[in-house]
Amino acid sequence: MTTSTHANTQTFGRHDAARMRDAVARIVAETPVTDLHTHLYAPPFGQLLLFGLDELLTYHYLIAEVMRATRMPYDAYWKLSKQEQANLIWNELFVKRTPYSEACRGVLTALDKLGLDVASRDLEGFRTYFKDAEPSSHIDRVFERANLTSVVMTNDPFDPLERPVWESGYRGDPRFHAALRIDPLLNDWSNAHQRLQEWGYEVEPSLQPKTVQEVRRFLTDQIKRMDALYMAVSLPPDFAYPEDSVRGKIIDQCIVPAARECGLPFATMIGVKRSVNPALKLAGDGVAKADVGALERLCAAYPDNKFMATFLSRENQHELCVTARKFPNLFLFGCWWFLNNPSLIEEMTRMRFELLGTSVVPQHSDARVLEQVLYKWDHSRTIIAKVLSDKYADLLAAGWTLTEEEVRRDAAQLLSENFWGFLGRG
Ligand code: RAT
Ligand code: ZN
Repeated sequence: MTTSTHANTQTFGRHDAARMRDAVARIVAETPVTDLHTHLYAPPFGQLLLFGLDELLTYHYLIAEVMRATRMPYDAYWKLSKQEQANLIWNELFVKRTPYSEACRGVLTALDKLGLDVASRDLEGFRTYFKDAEPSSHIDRVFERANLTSVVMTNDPFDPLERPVWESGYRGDPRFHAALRIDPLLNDWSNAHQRLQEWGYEVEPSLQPKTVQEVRRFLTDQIKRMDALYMAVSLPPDFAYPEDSVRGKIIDQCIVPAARECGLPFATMIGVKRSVNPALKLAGDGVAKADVGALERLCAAYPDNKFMATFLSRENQHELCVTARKFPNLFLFGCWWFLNNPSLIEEMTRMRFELLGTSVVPQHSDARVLEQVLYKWDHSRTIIAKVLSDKYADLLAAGWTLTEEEVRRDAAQLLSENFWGFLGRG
């Protein structure tokens, strides 16, 4: 079959693979994204919203790389001002060495997408560009160039910088949605319960019925205040479920019932080993293989609850896909953190498309600095389009036909609609 055009819609058949690939690349680039996990913040959160050249260059992924490259004493690095750190990273990783690691390449893609001439290597010129940018219109420009409709923040009610913004009646920003992050509750109950007491919740160290009731009240209060889209936690590789522990009890007796009552998914991000090298601060976390069976048992125990999941270890990805095939209440998302690298994104996306068809969200950005969405989405979109084209080419080879409209539908589902549909807000 040759390409035909009906009402501005191309149809692709057995002999149209090359033309189909061009169309898929264009359509995936044109399809707006909902970025379901970031560490970006709406402007009222003030200094929590990181942006600009020095923040881009001192991203913790790059701090780990500069410490490897220079083997300088940790203290000597941390004593530097932010601008000095950025200068050092530029000099060591971009000038003295070739910046092809994914985190380095990302800085260059972001600058390029903003129209800066990276070949000039003019660090001061780049810095001036950001200093002169007016914050609110800069956010709009970045969203527009990344083709992002909105992002989901990571909102930690235990964060002393974030809390006052919610308490002062923050009303929301359509570009920034909230997600309630509850790591302290599940990973540090001995401190978290004291904070809850300070905020007027009648909790005790042991999980007596009154404490359980109060933790649930705390969760529903936060969900309502933030209008959170989901509750989330990051968990260590030894996360077990079921488990006769404080964490196990809080999941069963507080989180699962509160999530069900509010109709929200519980997002588990599993496999992070916090602080394997504390001297690196935020850059010092590691990864290990976790037990996907724990998630499987959670999904089986609560078929009426919705769960979202991403695992940090490459070795967990196949089991995770199979688990998602078994549990429609489980939704997979993103290539998290150390997996957000082209070779691994391609492998994971291919595996997910083959095992789960269109029913996943292949990527989230995890951006901590505003302009990172420019590179994270550009790099991932290219890979998603490539894998999607390969899958379509296999269908065309079998004699199936596809319309441009169907490609648009699939791209919209993968980049945005699947997430909203799973939330029940589609
Ligand atoms: O990717 C990151 O920047 C990590 O530091 C973490 O924030 C991780 O994504 C998380 O959400 O815990
Ligand atoms: Zn994150």
